[in-house]
Amino acid sequence: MEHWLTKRAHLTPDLVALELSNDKTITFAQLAEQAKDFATKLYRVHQRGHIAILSDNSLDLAIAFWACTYIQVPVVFLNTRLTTREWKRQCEDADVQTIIFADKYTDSMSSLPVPSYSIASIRMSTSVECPIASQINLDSICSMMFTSGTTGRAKPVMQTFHNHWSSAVASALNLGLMPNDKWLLCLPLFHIGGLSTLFKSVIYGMSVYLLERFDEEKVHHAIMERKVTIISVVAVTCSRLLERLADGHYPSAFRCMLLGGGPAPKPLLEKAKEKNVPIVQTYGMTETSSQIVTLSEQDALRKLGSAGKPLFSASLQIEYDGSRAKANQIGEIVVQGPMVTKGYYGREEANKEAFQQDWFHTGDLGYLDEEGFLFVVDRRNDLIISGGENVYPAEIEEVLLSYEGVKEAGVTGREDNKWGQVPVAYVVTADENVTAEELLLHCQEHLASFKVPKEIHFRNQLPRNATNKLQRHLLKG
Ligand code: S0N
Ligand code: AMP
Ligand code: MG
Ligand code: MG
Ligand code: MG
Repeated sequence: MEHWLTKRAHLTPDLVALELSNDKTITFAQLAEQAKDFATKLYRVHQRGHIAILSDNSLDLAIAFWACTYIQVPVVFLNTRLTTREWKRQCEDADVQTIIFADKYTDSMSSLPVPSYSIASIRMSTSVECPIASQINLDSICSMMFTSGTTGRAKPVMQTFHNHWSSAVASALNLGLMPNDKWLLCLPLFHIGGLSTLFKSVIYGMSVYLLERFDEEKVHHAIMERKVTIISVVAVTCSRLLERLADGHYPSAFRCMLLGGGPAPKPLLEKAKEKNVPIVQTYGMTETSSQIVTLSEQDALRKLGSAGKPLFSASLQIEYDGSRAKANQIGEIVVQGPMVTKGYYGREEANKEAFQQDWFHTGDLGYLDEEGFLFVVDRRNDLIISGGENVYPAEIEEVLLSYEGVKEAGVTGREDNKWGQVPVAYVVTADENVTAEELLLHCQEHLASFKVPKEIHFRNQLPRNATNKLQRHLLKG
């Protein structure tokens, strides 16, 4: 296939690709030109291997990302909320040879053992001769981002161009495509819910209004005044927007609030229904390059609470005890389709476990009703989802255990009004003098702040089964 951005710049050169909150806009022709120019500068510092990008949403990030596709380098997206220690680990896990970053992160770079360059410094450097890809090789890896379907640490998920292409096409076949569509992008680009919108923009020829980060005032204003027609949200941001909307209503041109990334609480869906906000529930994950199941508008009210049916080209089954579950029987959600990842980078064991008979095992639990609508009920594993960010208990436990005087640690999720769920820790100490304050400080030093436990409880022992395995679901109080 001809390179998507080159093709788009040829088809609709003057169409606005990205609109920014400072009123700056960039057309597809300008985006392609700037991405190619950046590629020739980036090539000076990086010729082979993987590049990591560390940046909040920005025009620079979009240009840098497309530049990487022009020099055919897979991009590893780093979550800006993590600590240096966490970035270091992810760079190791994803074989990152070069990091490019937004100026704001300069101070953190000195402690990372990987060559790093600010995006601004690359932009100001001189170009070199380099091959600029005219084609896209659909089977190559385009991007990698971290998540986990199983217990333990997050793993790098490989997303090919074919995955992204299939995802964008399947989404359009479900949501439809209007000539006036403008998608508001306020989810972070380092997660697939955000990044997938950049592909849609270029593949569909659709303007995107790009915000640096979620800000309910700016998002509300954009929906009311800037002719935005679609926005992707997680439950927390959806809820903040409904609060902000108060008794008002959105313009009729606003046609879809795509809600994903975690469970959608029933009261939230009901509130949206009362306010006539067109919520479209979706189920998807990093491994499926975003949406794989979506509720269509016609069914939205009739099937409130359902994540919908698998998109065109995708298939889904519920697996119970190794075979296909009956209607309404809860089991593991397994999926197939061209948007599903080839696997985790460098993790053969995990891949063997996740892919069986060509089905990807999501680790999520759900059921299909008699009409084939998916209801997601829970995670099979211990994953906590806080405001759309994944929190892995084992990772927090490891940090707690590394503190002198902590003998045992167990972490579980607790329901939370603000974030959906938050982590809570239980510890057994060898030393009575260990305080919750010092443990929290230790966690803050080593973990992104959304992973820091909201409470620390001291116990004499933790619940374990006969084989001494920690029973996280029994931690409470
Ligand atoms: C919810 C967000 C916006 C909150 O961030 P906010 O309000 O900007 O916080 P800050 O001002 O930066 O910080 C204030 C304090 O709050 C803490 N904090 C921030 N975020 C969290 C959090 N998530 N949980 C707990 N605490 C949090 C900060 O640490 C700070 O605390 P102190 O002061 O103590 O330092 C933000 O978290 C956000 O953007 N969340 C969404 C992330 C996301 O994109 N998740 C989705 C990931 N999954 C996928 O992408 C797959 C599904 C998918 O593709 C999809 C998802 C949604 C919609 C559509 C799709 C699709 O299929 O297309
Ligand atoms: P991530 O791990 O960041 O790729 O996020 C994907 C995970 O979010 C899925 O594996 C589910 O656990 C959860 N999730 C996504 N959509 C839904 C949904 N509609 N209902 C419940 N959980 C969801
Ligand atoms: Mg996951
Ligand atoms: Mg904020
Ligand atoms: Mg998540």
